[in-house]
Amino acid sequence: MKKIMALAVILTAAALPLAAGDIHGTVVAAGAKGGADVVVYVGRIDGKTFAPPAEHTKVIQKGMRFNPHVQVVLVGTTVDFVNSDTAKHNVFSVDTCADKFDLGLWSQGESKSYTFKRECAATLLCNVHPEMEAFAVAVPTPYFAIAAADGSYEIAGVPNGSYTVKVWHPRLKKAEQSVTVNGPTEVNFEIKK
Ligand SMILES: [Cu+2]
Repeated sequence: MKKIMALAVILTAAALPLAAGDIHGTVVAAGAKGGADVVVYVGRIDGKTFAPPAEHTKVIQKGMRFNPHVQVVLVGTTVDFVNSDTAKHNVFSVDTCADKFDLGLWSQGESKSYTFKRECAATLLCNVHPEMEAFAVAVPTPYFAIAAADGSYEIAGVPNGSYTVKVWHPRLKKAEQSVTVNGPTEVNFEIKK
């Protein structure tokens, strides 16, 4: 049965146009709650830059939490921080790669924005509510994913080629692997404290 499955995968890959690769697999995050908060992305590709999306990405402040807890964006993307609580909120980061931004204080229904200009794993905090913490990860390529709770992830639409695939988690050590994508390509990771 396994052989038949493998053959089917090979046939499927052969039938696809050359450029249609993907990177998929599982990240085992030892000591973390499954795959939650795990970011997988393709690192900088020499000689390639990517135009950021015109559309802003939203991070919602609701119930005294940031949602999502980890947001990943392409460098150059603007993130709108939307306050959906009756309480006023702030967002600031102490990270230099995020210009140590501090967006002030705003009310329900309002939002403030920040544009990530360079690669950064920024901690997001609110100076009104010390328990509020989240992360925004700005990465150099549009090839990224956040793993599902079971640790599985898929980055679709990756052109065939050689890349460095990186993994980031707020509390665990980073990891990376050199990967040659040729059609659907499986890459698994294990990260720990
Ligand atoms: Cu707050």
